[in-house]
Amino acid sequence: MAIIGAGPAGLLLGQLLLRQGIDAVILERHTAAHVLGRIRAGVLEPGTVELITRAGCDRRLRAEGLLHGGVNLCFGGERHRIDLVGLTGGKQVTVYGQTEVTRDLMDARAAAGAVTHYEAEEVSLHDFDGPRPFLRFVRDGAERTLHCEFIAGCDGFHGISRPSVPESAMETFERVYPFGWLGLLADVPPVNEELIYVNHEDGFALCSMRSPTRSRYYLQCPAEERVENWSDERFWDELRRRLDPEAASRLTTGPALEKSIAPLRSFVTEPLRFGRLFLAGDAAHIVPPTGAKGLNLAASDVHYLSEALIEHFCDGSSAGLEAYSSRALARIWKAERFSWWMTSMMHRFPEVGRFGRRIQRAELEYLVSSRAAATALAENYVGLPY
Ligand code: RFL
Ligand code: PHB
Repeated sequence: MAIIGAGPAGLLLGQLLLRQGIDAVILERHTAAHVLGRIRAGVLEPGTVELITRAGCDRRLRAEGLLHGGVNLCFGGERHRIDLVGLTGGKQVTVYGQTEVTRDLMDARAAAGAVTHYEAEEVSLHDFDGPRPFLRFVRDGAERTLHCEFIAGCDGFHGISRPSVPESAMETFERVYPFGWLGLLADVPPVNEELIYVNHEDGFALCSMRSPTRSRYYLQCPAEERVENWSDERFWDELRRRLDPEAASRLTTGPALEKSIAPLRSFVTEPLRFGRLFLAGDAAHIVPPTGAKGLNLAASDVHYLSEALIEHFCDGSSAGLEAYSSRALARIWKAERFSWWMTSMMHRFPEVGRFGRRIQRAELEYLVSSRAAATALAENYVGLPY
């Protein structure tokens, strides 16, 4: 098996296969340090935790991950709690950074002696429509070839796998939002023990965390905004303004460890299989981060793909491989819908006007007053079943 990309999708797939004795080589464009330096997701569904457990990489996650039984929605200056546990029959999400998930998977891979070629340049995919696919890449200035049975394209939205497929063989669906998220990481205690998603007149805000001493905050900003325009002080002032008064009074500020802007996009490619090439994770789809679904979707793709490959290599059945694309896409579209809906409900959209704002407000009020509506949010937030 050849896997392109050492993000969470590629590493998790590699580890699940390795546990079944299936050899998988990973090619990664960047260094391990670069991959670990990207501050991204923070919320894991129970299904993702279960998968990491099956990969044998859950020790630190169990010890250090924070279990959250609720999330909070703030609008009109008031905070409302959605009781995830009570509405889903006991399910919780785990707050544990993507960088930590990645580190644990990398460590397990190194301990098992599995091969990862970091700084693999000019990776190209060949003959995946036939029985003997192979990859070419350059490492340490030398061109190399990797022959394999299958290729897993786990190389993210800007990877090479998806563009290697003829455009006529795929259909894509996309929505680009007219704003981004400005994120700040700081070693200060979180303002609240659970996450707060804020709908404010001047834009969305999110209070998240990585540990009891490290906070992650986000502010909606214009798509073309530049991070240089945001001093730490400006960020903290704006965040405080968007919070409810009680949370604002408790906000602890400090110097930023990291600050960056992420654009918001919804995107899906269909299908996910092209002969002996399979796409998984951000290589195949993007969700806006409002539903905390990106990493979790990468994990569910890997669940379906690893099961299918194990069935192929261990039982000689190709049924799972045939079904991979439709199985994964059924779940992907539901997460796309949820992420689009959360984004639509929580952000300030310049074009919707005063009517649109009242509709948003009505939707939020319905959500926090109807058990049925809150249940729909809760069951999607903790993750739909695989
Ligand atoms: P990744 O993590 O992008 O990894 C792809 C890897 O492939 C490598 N690569 C190549 N390697 C070789 N040759 C090439 N030509 C290559 N091109 C690329 C890259 O260097 C990289 O190492 O994709 P993967 O594994 O599919 O994982 C997806 C997740 O990273 C992503 O969906 C999440 O981070 C999204 N996301 C969130 N997801 C959640 O589930 N919960 C969250 O709370 C959450 N918060 C977020 C997020 C994403 C964010 N940003 C920055 C987009 C918050 C933010 C701000
Ligand atoms: C994060 O902690 O980075 C995070 C949490 C929840 C989201 C998005 C990002 O919806």
